[in-house]
Amino acid sequence: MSTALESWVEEVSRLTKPERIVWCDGSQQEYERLIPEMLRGGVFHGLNDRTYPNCYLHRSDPYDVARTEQVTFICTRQKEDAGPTNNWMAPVDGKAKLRPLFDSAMQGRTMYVVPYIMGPANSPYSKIGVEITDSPYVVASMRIMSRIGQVALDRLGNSDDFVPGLHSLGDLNPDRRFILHFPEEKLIWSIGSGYGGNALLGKKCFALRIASWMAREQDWMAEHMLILGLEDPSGKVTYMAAAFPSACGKTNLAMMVSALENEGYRVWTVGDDIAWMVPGEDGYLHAVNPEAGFFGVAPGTNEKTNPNVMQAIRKNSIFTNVALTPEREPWWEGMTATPPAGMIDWLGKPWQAGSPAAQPNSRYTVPAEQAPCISPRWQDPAGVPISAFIFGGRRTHVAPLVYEARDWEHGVFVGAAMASETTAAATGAVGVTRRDPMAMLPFCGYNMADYFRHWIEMGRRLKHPPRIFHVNWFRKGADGKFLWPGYGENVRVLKWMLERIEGKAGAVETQIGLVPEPNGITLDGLRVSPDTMGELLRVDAAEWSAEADAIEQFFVKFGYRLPSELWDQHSALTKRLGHAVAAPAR
Ligand code: OXD
Ligand code: MN
Repeated sequence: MSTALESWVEEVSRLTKPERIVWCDGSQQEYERLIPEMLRGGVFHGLNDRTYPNCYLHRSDPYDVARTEQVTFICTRQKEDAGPTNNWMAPVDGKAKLRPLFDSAMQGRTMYVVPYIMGPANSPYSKIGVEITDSPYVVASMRIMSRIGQVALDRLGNSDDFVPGLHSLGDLNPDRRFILHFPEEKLIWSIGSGYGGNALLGKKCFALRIASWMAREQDWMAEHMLILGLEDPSGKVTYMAAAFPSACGKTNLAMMVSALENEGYRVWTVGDDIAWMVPGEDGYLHAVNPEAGFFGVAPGTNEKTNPNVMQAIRKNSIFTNVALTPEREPWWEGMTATPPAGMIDWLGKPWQAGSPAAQPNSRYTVPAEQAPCISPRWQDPAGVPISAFIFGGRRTHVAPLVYEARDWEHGVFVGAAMASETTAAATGAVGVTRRDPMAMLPFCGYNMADYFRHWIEMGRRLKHPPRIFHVNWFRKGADGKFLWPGYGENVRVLKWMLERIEGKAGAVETQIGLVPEPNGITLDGLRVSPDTMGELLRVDAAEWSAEADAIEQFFVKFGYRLPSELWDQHSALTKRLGHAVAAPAR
């Protein structure tokens, strides 16, 4: 009798007709076979093995460089279950559309079967996926980003409790690219892209879109959040999880070298992108990082912005779409002040000054355990207890450096109303303000109105729900310059949050929530004037009135399904801002 996994692999091979099938066991021998094959096939290019041992460069197809949200679909039987923020196809239509594209797609190629665990191997919160792919680059990346091979098969046994994900590069034509999710069946089909979240199916497809659906069914949370531990001078570590949209600094915050290290404040990394959180018996939410590596945006990363990751990526790492120096080292914009001469750009051509050397969404893929700042508890099977949620985005104006929600429901409103300027992490215009609730707009596997309801309910179930904050490191002054230095200095804001959690810091009521008192944020050693601090924390009623209107326009899209609690919060905000409150459409 064959297992569900074996039957599925057989079914897929009948459809895709690969030349051969390789079951990945995750062993070193397997890896040592794969790498030379990839070097011979031009999938990988070797880097300087003295300064970057066991590191490789991969160049993707130039038209396949970021997540493609416009061809990402949630395929639920009822359109309303996908909601107004997701692209939708009926499951039967999705399969009818993609089956011909998968038909014979792996002819002449190797089909890799990659069993993997999302989450620590021995955690009750972890889950199993199996990705079938014809991309060896995906296999090598999954090896870093999750726990692959025998360890997953051992945990699975004969069970059918795994999320199948079928992936093929297809012909890489963007017109024949589709990323389909069938949450009712817990199934993923992806074709036509070999890049990041489109192709490493454990990440966005499983750990966020499918897992968010599972989490609602099973009373837990799957969120687009980093997890960090803030150690105080007594050695106590308080864990916080932060949701920022893609390429807004989650990795840098999670791996920060604290500017207050001399005073005993230190940051430990548990995760940089995704948090799975389950209510614990102690009344706290407990978070595990389902991933085992970091798939971080390279441009802008340097010794100042993220020294920890700069150290981590010096071995066993994959670089995608970065430039190559004559010493065969990776380079990207912002890595050093001056670009080295004689580089090869991300397209493999001699670099011309004035054109991009690295692609703006170029990435490093590095094992998490290599980070000097990795938390001793990053693989704790019981997870870490979360004391704060931090929402944030990239806002040139409007949002202050930090504010705290008055209570859980207000915090859910703050998250639901989040907005950010778009980045190169997804294809499309960059710098356009869009609403991105809880940074989950591209990643929520169901109707976001139901997702907000789930959030409200989760808070009610927790004896110690996390305190909720909102931050904006990106506010600019009249001169167009950033007002806040960011990076390691952000620990000053985390310290204020810690003091709020511990009841040690005061706050000032504003129309939008609680901001620090004057001198509430420790500034010693930092040259930020009181005027600048005032500007950073200013709540401008006119700007916020326009914001409240934009939030209303967004909320209206959800119709009757939007929880009334969020409309109540919206009305309260408009009242505080001194608006006449129009009755919202329900
Ligand atoms: C990511 C993203 O790669 O959010 O993490 O795009
Ligand atoms: Mn992300």
